[in-house]
This record gives sequence, C-alpha cells and structure tokens, in this order.
Amino acid sequence: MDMMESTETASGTAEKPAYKVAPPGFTPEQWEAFERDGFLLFENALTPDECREYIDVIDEVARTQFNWQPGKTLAPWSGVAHLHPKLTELIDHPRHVGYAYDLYGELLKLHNSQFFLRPPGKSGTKWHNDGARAVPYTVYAPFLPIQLKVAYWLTDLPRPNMGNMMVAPGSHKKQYFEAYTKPMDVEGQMPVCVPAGTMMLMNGNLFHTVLDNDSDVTRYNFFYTYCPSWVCEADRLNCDEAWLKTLTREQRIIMRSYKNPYDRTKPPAEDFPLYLDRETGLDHDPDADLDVPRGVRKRRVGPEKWSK
Ligand SMILES: O=C(O)CCC(=O)C(=O)O
Ligand SMILES: [Fe+2]
Repeated sequence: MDMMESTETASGTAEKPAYKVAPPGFTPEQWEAFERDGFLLFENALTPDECREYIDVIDEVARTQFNWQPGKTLAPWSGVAHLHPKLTELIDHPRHVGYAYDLYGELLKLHNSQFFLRPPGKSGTKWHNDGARAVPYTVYAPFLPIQLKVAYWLTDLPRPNMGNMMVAPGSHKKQYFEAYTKPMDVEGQMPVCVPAGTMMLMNGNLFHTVLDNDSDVTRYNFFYTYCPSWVCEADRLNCDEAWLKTLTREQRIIMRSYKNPYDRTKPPAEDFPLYLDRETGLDHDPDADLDVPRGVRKRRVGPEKWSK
C-alpha cells in the first residue's frame, strides 16, 4: 500500500515514511462563510509575541534587503520567502497551509510572498480584484478561486483609515464591478478592522481596496498567496538552487521551481504525495484506481469532497 511505502537508505535500512499528513483546513462552517463572503477572519491566530517577532524580522529585512527608510511605503513584488528563515517557514506553516491545500490539493503552489509596510499617508490603491483582468479567472473557474491570499495583520487596526484593506463582501462572484479602478464608496464595503494577530483568508476574486492611513502607526502585514501549480507565479521565475536545498520537502514542492516549464502542469512523480489525506492518512482517494501511477492519479480537493 502506498501509504506504507518507505524510503531505503544507502545502507538498505528502511526509514519511516517521509510524508506528512495535511495540516488542518476548512471546517464546513468556515467553508460556507468563505464561499458566501469571499473571505474569513481568524482572530488570535498569532500571539502578541509572535506579532512582535514577525515585525522585527520585517524591519530587519526591509532595511537590509530593500533599503527601506521609516515613513516610506514598502510593497515588494520580488518575493520575500527566501530572505529570512521566519519568512521561509511561512511557505508551509501548519497554521494556514492546510486551507490552501484544501483548495489546490496535490498541485499546491506558492504564488507570491510579500510583506507590506503602509505608513501614515494617502493610499494609492483603487478597487480591484487580484489575478487576471481582461479575461478573469472566473470565466474558467466560476466556483473555486484560482488565488487564495493568506494575510496576517501584525499591527492593530481598530478603526478605518489606518491603511486598512477594505473588501466588498460577496463581490468575488462578479466579473463586473462598478467601482473597479475607481476611488469610490461601495454598498456593503467593509474595512478590515481587526486586532493584531488576525489571520485572513481571501478569495483572490474578491474586490478590495486600501484606505488612507491618517493614524501615526505604520501598518505591517504579510500576504502569502497560493494557486494551482499551473498558474504562473507572480514573484519569481526560478528559485536559487542553494536556497532550495535548505528547504523541507514540502516547502520545496510548494515553490515548484521546475527546470522544465511543463512540470508545473505535470509535476514529477517524486513530488507526490505532497501530503497524506487528513482523514484517512492515505496518499490516494478511497475509491482511487491504484493501477494508475501515483504521479498521475486523480485526487480530489476539499470542495470536491464536501459537495454533496
Ligand atoms: O495592502 C493591502 O491591504 C492590499 C494590497 C493589494 O491589493 C494586493 O496586494 O493585492
Ligand atoms: Fe489586491
């Protein structure tokens, strides 16, 4: 049985199976709310100490890698996951990666990794959704998001106009949006007012914008965004080989730094399973045809399992 498969060391001694069980993901109630609203909030996902530690890491990396000066906006698009061990461990952090795995399953990829610093000042961002525009993802994927944004809010956002993200709940189902590319109010708009330590999952199709920051506090946050492996990554072409060697098996797979471009569509057999099933511990669906090789054998994602 595949799940019992073990790796042989050079000396021939069998090692324990190297595969991890998928970390926790959506509960039925969370999935229902995420489908309805296009986002989910998890307060107290991080402790105050964890927020402080992440802010310190961001400060260090912002200064040393991006020559950031306090008071300036920093919103890098060149990837941050490779810049510090604490940023690397977020690639597959068990606090959130199970949600992304529920959506993208065995083809999970990190689309981009970012931290943003939004100091006091005007926002230059207008209403938009993420991802393809002229032909939106929803033309082909009307039900499931092609991008899942995982946000960690690291500073308190107790009121609007603190550089908050603002979302239009339910707008992930629309392909046209009156306020798209415009700075205007939208019925039902919701500024994200949350305490530091809140994790947010956001369907990339959800229309959102960013409010001005009239406080004296700089907003710190992470965005780690996930997608299927066959969608192009946003922040890299390939990863540094030496850095890839420092990653865990799961992190390396999730970066999908393949030499052959079509491997992103058909990953090599050794990259399966990414995870074992949370419920069964198996590397295949209960009704799978085990005569089909593991690397090309269909496995269901969460929403396929949950839909009746
Ligand atoms: O900074 C924010 O709250 C949102 C920025 C944004 O729209 C994006 O990164 O796609
Ligand atoms: Fe955006």
